[in-house]
Amino acid sequence: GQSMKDLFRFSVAYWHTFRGTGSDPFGAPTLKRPWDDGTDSVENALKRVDVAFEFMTKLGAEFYCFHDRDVAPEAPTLKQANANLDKVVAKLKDKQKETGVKLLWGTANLFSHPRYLHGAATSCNADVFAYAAAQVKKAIEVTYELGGENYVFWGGREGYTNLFNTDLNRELAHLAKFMHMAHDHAKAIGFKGQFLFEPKPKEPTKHQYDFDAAACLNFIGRNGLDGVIKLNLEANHATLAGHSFMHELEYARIHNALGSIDANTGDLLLGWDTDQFPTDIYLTTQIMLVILEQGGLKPGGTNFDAKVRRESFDPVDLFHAHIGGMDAFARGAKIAAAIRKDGILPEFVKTRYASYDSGIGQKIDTGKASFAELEKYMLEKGEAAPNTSGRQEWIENLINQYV
Ligand code: XYL
Repeated sequence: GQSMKDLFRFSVAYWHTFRGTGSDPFGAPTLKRPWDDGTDSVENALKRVDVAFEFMTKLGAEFYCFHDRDVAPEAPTLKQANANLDKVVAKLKDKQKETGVKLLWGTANLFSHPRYLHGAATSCNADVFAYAAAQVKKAIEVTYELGGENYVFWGGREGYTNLFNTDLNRELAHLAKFMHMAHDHAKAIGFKGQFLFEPKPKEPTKHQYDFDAAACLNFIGRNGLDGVIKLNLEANHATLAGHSFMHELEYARIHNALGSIDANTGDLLLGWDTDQFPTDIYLTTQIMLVILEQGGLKPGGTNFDAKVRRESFDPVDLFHAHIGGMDAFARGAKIAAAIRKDGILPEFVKTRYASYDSGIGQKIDTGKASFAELEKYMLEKGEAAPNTSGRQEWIENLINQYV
């Protein structure tokens, strides 16, 4: 019954779309954005805001997301960096008002500057921890000021390269402390946006603490942060961890932690985070099956954490790439809705587990019985348990019938 707009809540990633240069670990920048003089000055940052809002308005994107350092330049001191941010945020605020484009989430870049070489909240240096805390404090404040509906923590370099020089227990304790401090500050200033962890198993560190949905949920649960932090799941991060994206989504959903998604490709062969735009209808159908089951993503949304390839010099491609991504989602949603409407899949799942509710369930409650009682039941029955069916090929072909 909800509108398509409410269902997707599409968002543009400021960093890829307006700051992307086409550089990669092996090569220098290849892209020269026509609006960009290449400098990281406040003046240039302000000009970029005009372009960004024109782009998003023409695209019909309802939301955007940013890191503090995407929108305003880094500076030698915290005070100067905060002042830079304030100048740009004032303009972002005006532009949001003028265009109606909203902030889906804000976050802090705690990974680009060399000071974060060994992490931010999990750094081995206390000054780095303090600087990161101050940076997140400010980023939460500007997110609040801009009406951001969520705040994301992707653990950039919160992880390790070598366990021999790492006090794992201490670093996890620091991270927990940091998250409680962030939550306390959000409460103190009245920010009601949803906190989201974004799992990623590796890159840039060798092993990241927020490895996957399960690792994040374990951290949240054992540190008394249940209900405080949900998850922002990214397709390419799921496959990097060896999961399908649907697995990560469903795992989060059943724990009431599916908050938002970073949409890109979910090609299982990807060994690194290429951030390609989603084009695979099979993938978007799987995504939408889980999102429809949950009844939407609000206050989260669908952020295109994706970039045009290195060889693309034409900014118009940025536009087409987003349209293509939106189109893939619309098709996936249509197929997922049709599958749900037909009821074939839910009915099949129901019949697979029917023996729990009837048959054995009427004689003995498997949830309450002891092992001894179950043994007695089987001995009395005298037959071995039957073989079961999953109809794997039939199920996997289901989507193709709707394409
Ligand atoms: C990088 C991550 C980030 C987060 C925000 O792999 O996707 O861009 O989305 O920090």
